[in-house]
Amino acid sequence: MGSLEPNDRELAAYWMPFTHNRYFKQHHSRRMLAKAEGAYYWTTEGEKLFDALSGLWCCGLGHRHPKIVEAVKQQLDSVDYSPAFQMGYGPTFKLAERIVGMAPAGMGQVFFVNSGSEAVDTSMKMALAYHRTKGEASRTRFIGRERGYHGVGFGGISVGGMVANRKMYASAMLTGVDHLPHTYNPKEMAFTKGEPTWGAHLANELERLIALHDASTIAAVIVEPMQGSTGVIVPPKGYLERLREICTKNGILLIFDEVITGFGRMGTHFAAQHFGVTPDMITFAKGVNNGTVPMGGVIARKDLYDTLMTGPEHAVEFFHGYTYSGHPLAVAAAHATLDILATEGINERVKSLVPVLEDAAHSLKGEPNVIDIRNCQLAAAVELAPIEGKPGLRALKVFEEALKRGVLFRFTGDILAMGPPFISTPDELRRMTEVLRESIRAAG
Ligand code: PXG
Repeated sequence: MGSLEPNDRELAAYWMPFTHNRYFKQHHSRRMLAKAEGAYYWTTEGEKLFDALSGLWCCGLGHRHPKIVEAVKQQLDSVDYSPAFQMGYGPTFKLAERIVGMAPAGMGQVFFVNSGSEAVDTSMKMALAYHRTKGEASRTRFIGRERGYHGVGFGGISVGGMVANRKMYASAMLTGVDHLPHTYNPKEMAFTKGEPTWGAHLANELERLIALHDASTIAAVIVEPMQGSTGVIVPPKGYLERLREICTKNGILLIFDEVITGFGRMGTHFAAQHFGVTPDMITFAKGVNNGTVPMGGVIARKDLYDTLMTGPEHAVEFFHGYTYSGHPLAVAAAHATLDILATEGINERVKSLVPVLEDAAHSLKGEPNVIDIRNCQLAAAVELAPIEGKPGLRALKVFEEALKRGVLFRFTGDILAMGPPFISTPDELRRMTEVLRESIRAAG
């Protein structure tokens, strides 16, 4: 493989995802990684970085947990790949059963895919197929939410609510999609610790959309219980409950996109349990196997699956799936991850870290240009006032200052996000936020 430091031709050849390619290729000091272990990365320059976003929200158990490394290595000695269609591999079925067991009551089946984007598009297809099979073929509309992120498939960007991800592809969006308003209102909720008390009424907007389109045209509502990618937008108290009530009353499926919130980030298996609201489907990815091998999936209510089990028994019931659905390496990593979640008291550990992160993050109030601080279980975000005419530049500067001080944050727009590893110590969380404080001051 040669040096870990790419030469100019190599730098030029790689089209990086969701990255300022031209800037990165000129300014990648401290941004090339060479090693990962526990809560830390090491750069090619040998500098150690605390991983404040657990990779991209996926490596909560820290990097290269020995049990996961061992499971994947062992898997390579038995089955490398097993055909996903019309053939079975026992550990995949066992994994499905384990995940159903962790999910809220009423869930019955798990469909495996390879990413959050695929999970979202899969759940949308399930919703359409379900209604059609039930004899309600007119239910074709989806309701997403402003500021939502549901990956980058055409389904996901259609229900998603981030303009930059949508505008280039406007002509190719799914038709018949509408959006709930987002719930962020800085006047009402800036610097709130945890769930804001204002905003539950915004769920009633769903009733307005139903009145506009008629319930008989709506297949599903999809929301992230906590909006992660747009900077930790925390659901107002009572909001998710209200969405659930309205969906139930109108025969509309409720999908929780738990790609970030699933498998421990909320101190519970799923956000559904943390918020006490049960959707009809849960999409997941990332944390299911600690980001070790690409994997995602959809957990579906049992009667959804049962409804689709029609037609001759020798025929395929649901025309959907991926070559790598339930890839044995991903499955092995997931089993090891679930073992660790079950035996190493991870949910309790996360819960014990929540007040530490909350206090540390909110202690940044009053620092220059800090206009909001939000937190939800083991996730937090600090929002900065943009530099006039140059949105995003202030957060980029803070990000670069923090790299110099040994912490890797995630920045989007002018928001710095934190989703630290579950294995972090309280001192590491405090140090992370002190670095953020120094970096905000240094960036000016
Ligand atoms: N749904 C949600 C809720 C997500 O957060 C996806 C779907 C798409 O997953 P894939 O695996 O297709 O990327 C996501 C992904 C960030 C960040 O910085 C968030 C994601 C990905 C990368 C960065 O917040 N979320």
